[in-house]
Order: sequence, then structure tokens, then C-alpha cells
Amino acid sequence: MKTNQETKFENTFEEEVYEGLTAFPKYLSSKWFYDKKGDKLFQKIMALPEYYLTECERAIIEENKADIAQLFSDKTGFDLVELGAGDGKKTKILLQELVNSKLNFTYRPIDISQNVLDELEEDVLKRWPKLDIKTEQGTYFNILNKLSEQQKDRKMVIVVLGSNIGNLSHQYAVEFLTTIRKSMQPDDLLFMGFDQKKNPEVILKAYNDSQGVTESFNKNLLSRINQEMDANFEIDNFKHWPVYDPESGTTKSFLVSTKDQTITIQKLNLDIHFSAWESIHTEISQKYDDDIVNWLAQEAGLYIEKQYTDHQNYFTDYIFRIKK
Ligand code: AVJ
Repeated sequence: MKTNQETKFENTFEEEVYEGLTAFPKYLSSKWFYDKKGDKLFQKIMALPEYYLTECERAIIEENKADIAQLFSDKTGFDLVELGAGDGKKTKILLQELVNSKLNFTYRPIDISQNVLDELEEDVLKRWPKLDIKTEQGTYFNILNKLSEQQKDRKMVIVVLGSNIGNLSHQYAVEFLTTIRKSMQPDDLLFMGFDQKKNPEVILKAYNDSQGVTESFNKNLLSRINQEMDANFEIDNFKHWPVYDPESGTTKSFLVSTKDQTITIQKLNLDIHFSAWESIHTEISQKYDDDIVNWLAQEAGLYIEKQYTDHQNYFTDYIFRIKK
């Protein structure tokens, strides 16, 4: 029998649009941001001055790469499994270090977007023609299920950068970490980035940049529904609205209807009514501190072995192991 979680993560875009837009309050999942245009917009976001996460984690990896490579290394080699690899910009710093140290490893980037994987593989092979790379397309849960069924003969290091876990509520984050833990053995490591609580102003700007790239990224959900489900959303009739709650550490992003309007989604045979100022909740980007990460790890049967942060304590990469 399928668990709720599995069912939830195997839904199609159409099923989720139907469910989310007929619910009250309305919602859509951020995992649907990433089509070809969404991938490009996210890469633009990562290069924005306001989106500090990427630069902080890049600096952390740059400063600690020798130490990290040392921790990853194993006599018989290892598998470097990266969940949500994206363009691999930060990972390439590590790959260079691993190659320089002549370590024996296979790079296994996993992403929901085949586009992104094709570009990543091409670039990696251009830089390091002899690097052993095996890409895999899929959702985290599909892939992790596969990983845990696999016969393992060497060390596995799982890498999840960029605070990707932040799109999950704590409940799902624990389930995610638990699924990862079940695929790990005592020698295996999990290297994961968590964006930290900080001045709310800094956080809010990261999700409300002055060039409006994040706004386009959020609104790309509606463009996708227009294109893929033959709908007639007027993008300009929605407002991008992120909020940060310093108590919970949760950034929530919304699209707010600026007027009373009805949208037709032909492919779903569905009319959706919006009252003026009604919202669609589209994303959460959770912020953390050491206590929360400790608690999440504990709940999932993991413990923090080591952690690295930047000089402003904006972002932290943690190394986890399974509890004996
Ligand atoms: C890829 C989930 C880490 O939440 O910060 C960036 C996605 N959304 N700007 C984040 C995102 C809006 C990003 N993560």
C-alpha cells in the first residue's frame, strides 16, 4: 500500500493544480516552478545581489573544501549523490578539490529537471573528461526509494545544497531526512545546507528583489498553467507577495489576485473564481537555527557531526551521520 507521502509526491501537475485551486485557501506547490523558463529564472535568482544564500554557501565550500574532501574520502572510493543538483555551480568547487586530491568517486547528480541535468553533464565532462558521472532524473522521494533498495558496496555521501530542504514544512523535512537516513549506513555522510534565521529585512529582500526576477519566478506557475492546461490567467492581475515570520522562521510566498476575476482552465474543464485580494500560497522557504536543525536530525535518527558557516552566520552546512 502507498503511504500518503508517496502518493503526495507522485501527483501530476494537473492533479495538483486541480486540487490546489479548488481548495480554500488556494495553494500550489513550489516544485512546479521548475520548467525550462523556471530553471533559467532560478539561475538568475542565484546571481542576484539580494539572494545571499548562494554566495554564502559558495564561500563556505570554498573556505572549507580541503577539510570537506578529507571527510568525504574513502580508501575504496565513494558515491557522491547530489539531490537537486541544479547547475552545480557550488558543487563544482568541491569536484575540483576531489579531482585535485585524486580521490576515486562517482558523481551522481539527481534533479527533477532533465534540462538542467543535460547541461550539467556536458559542462562537467568538458572540465573533467575522465570524471565518472551518472545523472538521474526524478523527484527526491522516487530516487531515495531507489537508493535504499540498491546493494551498496562503497561509501555514499549525499549532498543537498542551497537550503532546498527549506521548501518543506518541518513535518515533511523530518520525513525527508528519515527517508535519507534509511538509505544510509554508518560510514555514509549527509552534507546539507540550511539557511539561517537573520535580520528579517535581509530575508525579505532575498524573496522580493528589486529587479522582479523572483516575482517572475513565482508568476511562472501561472504561465505554465496557461501553456500546459490552456488557461487564461492574466499575469498582471496578480501580485507577488512574500512575507517572513521571525517567530516560526518561515518565509511564505503568495500570488494575490488584485481584482475579482474568473479564470478558465480548459484542459481541466474548470472555472476558478478569485475574489479581489484572494491569495494563492505558492512556496515556503524555511529559515533555521542550530536548535531546530538538531531537533530535525534527532527526529530523523541522525546527528550533526560537524558544521560550517560563513562569517556573518547567514548560512550553515551541516554534516550528518546516522545514530548508532
Ligand atoms: C531552491 C528552495 C532554496 O526557497 O530560497 C528562491 C527557491 N524561491 N527564490 C528558496 C526560491 C524564491 C529557493 N530554494
